[in-house]
Amino acid sequence: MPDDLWTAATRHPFLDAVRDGTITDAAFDKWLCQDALFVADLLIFQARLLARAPRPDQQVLVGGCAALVAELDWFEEQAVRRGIDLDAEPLPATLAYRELLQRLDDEPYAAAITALWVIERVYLLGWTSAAPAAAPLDGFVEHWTTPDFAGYVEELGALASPGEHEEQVNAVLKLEVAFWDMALA
Ligand code: HMH
Repeated sequence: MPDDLWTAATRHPFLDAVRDGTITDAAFDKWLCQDALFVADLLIFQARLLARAPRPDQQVLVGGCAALVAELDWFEEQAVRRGIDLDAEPLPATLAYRELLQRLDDEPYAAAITALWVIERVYLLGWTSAAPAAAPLDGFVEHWTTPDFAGYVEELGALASPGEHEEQVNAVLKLEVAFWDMALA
């Protein structure tokens, strides 16, 4: 397991700044708009993955799809609260991630479910590193570090085989670093 890449993808100046309360509204809102686009792309990927999942994996994946639909509703509510328009153009890091998800559609199921586990685990660990966060972003960090979400990541972990799919693991981790970088660029 490439530990240094995991660290780079889960400990980031963006997350430190959210925790410390020094992040600017502009940087956070930019990131939030791009993440809403990412979640929409992830739902497309995950729905396709569900369609080809073996019978025992269906329950975890369908629960994850439902959670992503709820997450999109939640993003819209947060955008209204913050007075921002989510209707942004995707930036290069978001487009690169979209392309990876599309490539994974053509890879074997075992590779794609492993990538999904990395996508969710890195997000949980990243936001955990931002906790406890200063107001007013504390609610966001709590939302992304709930025991329910940790349980989901555990369940995905039972379906993943990272030792056999290092290339996909590394590809996700690199795009996660780029995604956090984008917010501060
Ligand atoms: C960039 N990675 C990124 N955004 C997310 N919402 C997740 C992972 C997990 O859903």
